[in-house]
Amino acid sequence: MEKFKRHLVTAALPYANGPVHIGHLAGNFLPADIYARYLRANKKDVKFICGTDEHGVPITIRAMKEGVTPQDIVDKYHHIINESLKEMGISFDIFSRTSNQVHHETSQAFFKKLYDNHLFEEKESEQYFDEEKQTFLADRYITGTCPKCANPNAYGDQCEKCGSALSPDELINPKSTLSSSIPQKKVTKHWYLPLQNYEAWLKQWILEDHKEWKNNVYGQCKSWLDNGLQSRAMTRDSTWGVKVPLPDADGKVLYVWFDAPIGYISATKELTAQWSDYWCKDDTQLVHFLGKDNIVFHCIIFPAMLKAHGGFVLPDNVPANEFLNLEGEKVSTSRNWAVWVDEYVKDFPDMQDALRYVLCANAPENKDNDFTWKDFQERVNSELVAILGNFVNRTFVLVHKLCKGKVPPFHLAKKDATDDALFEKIKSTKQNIASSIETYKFREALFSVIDLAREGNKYLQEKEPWKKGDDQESIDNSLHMCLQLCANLAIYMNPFLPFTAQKLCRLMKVVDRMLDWENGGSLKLLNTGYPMQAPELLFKKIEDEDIIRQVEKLHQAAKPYIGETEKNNEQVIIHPIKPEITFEDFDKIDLRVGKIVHAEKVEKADKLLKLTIDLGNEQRTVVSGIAMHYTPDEIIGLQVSVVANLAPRKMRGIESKGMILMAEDEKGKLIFINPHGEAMNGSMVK
Ligand code: B3M
Ligand code: ZN
Repeated sequence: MEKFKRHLVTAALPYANGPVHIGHLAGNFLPADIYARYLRANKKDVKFICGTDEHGVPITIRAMKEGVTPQDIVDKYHHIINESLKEMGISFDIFSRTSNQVHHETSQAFFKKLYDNHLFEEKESEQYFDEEKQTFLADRYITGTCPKCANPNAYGDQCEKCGSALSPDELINPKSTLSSSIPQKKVTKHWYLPLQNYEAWLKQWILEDHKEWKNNVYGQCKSWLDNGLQSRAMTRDSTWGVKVPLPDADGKVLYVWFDAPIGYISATKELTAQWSDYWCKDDTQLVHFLGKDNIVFHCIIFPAMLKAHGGFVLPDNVPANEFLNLEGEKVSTSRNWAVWVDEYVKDFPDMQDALRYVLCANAPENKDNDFTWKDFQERVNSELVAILGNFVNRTFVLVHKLCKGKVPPFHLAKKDATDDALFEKIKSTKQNIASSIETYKFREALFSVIDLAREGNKYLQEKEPWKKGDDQESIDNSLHMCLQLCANLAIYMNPFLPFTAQKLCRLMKVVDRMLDWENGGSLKLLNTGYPMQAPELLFKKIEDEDIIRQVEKLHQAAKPYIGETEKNNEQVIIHPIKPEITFEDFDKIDLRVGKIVHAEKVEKADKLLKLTIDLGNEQRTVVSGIAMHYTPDEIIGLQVSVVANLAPRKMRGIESKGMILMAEDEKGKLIFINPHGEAMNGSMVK
């Protein structure tokens, strides 16, 4: 750490095509923020850089879907993302955006330098072109029949029904999504960066000089390098993006992964006139934080670009995280299977540190991890509230009860081994946290903070000042130590839980400067006789109903998605399992076997059949949405499973009393859930 005079901390630029979710926080923004805050507490010269990534196909696709311009999309989501991350205490020095003019100029100058030094290969290739719209088509803009599963709406890069990765040439009857016309192949020219020319240097720089990088990062880089690098197009045919700064490049823009990382440089330019001190001096530490899907761009492609350009500092570390799953499933924007940060801050006001705590404690630092609302409640209540919050609160209550609310004196003559042991723990914890953070082990560092609070509870339990009656000196000593420990805990928790550290400073009536890292490990942070604020709880408990509501909200918002069947990896639509219920909940449902004794179509309703069901001692009318799958004649005489106690509801003027249970086959056809063998009509399904 000492060898660096200044620090550049970057967090991967989120695409401005939607809000950010807890996976982005856990994998990217939170670790970066912890690191930046720690450096600032150490009075280091830090620039924490981020902003929205506003080019590329994800943006234009969303704009097309919503019938607005790409600029409308990026304006909307730049604001939402910026606000929600600010609310979560992510303390960027700048949150810029790659649609800014300074970014276009910086990226173009960067590209032009490589071009002028003949470092690109110019290559022509055939691409699909939409004659009507007079534009080349990115893969995602071409649809056609999937060669694997015959899905008629597959895309040029992927079939969303069977999940196969495709190329436009594999599509049967390709069509342009812009004009529905049949696209023609046309020759187009692009500029390629020959990554293979930097392979030897990358092998030395990463595999030899940066063996200290995290295994998941080092391993991914090694496999890329072992497989050999090849030229990669750094331009695209599009009208949305940074225009290629060449005369013969109309309708061409920089590849989004060429311009986006340059966004770190352009944002620094916006932030400070001394930007080149940070980017062009070897005694700057550049650290990129990101998720594992961005490793290759930050460890291979961007460094190759920086090397080709020359004059820029290279990343000292790229401590990428793995992915955070949610309730056992992959977080997915398209399926709306996510906890959106802007929603969390509304649903849990003033509880940013609760989420920061759990996402750090549970961070996918070396393997994918799972976030569940149950675990969130468990960790908040049994760790934050019960250990850290409890220790501070007990200390303040006792100081007001036994020491008139002021910092009591410490009577040296009565100091004992327990006091010494606690002081040693306070000092050693400072060192442990520092070395964990400086090696990007933020979970481990946070556990050291909680561990120290646990020691505080043990110390209080051992000293029992509330039982010391008139032995004021031992009361003074124990509570003096506990207050000094509270002050140290504020310093140590500050990078992780900045809101709580501030609250604790307010309770101790001290200024933020006390939170400087150098103050940690001292027993002289609070002066004897200094009045303390009245006790206030640092954290609120999470109640069961808070969690139930979140899980229900998640399931209600979730959309079906493409999954794989167990038996033959067939890709099918999978609906997430609904929220857990108790046996009592299930027991409320009365399921019966019934026989369809009559069936007819419902007037002016293509999907509905009106059924008469024999339930043994009664006949029921049930309206069912199966007309697209069965004719009345096909199903008369069939035994079916019926929800018999469902509240009646009117459908097309017919009162329907109950519901028939159906499932789907791979092709989406509805099939009856009926007894295997002849059951008695009206018999209960258990
Ligand atoms: N926007 C990809 C992503 O959001 C990309 C990161 C750019 S960092 C320069 O995962
Ligand atoms: Zn398919």
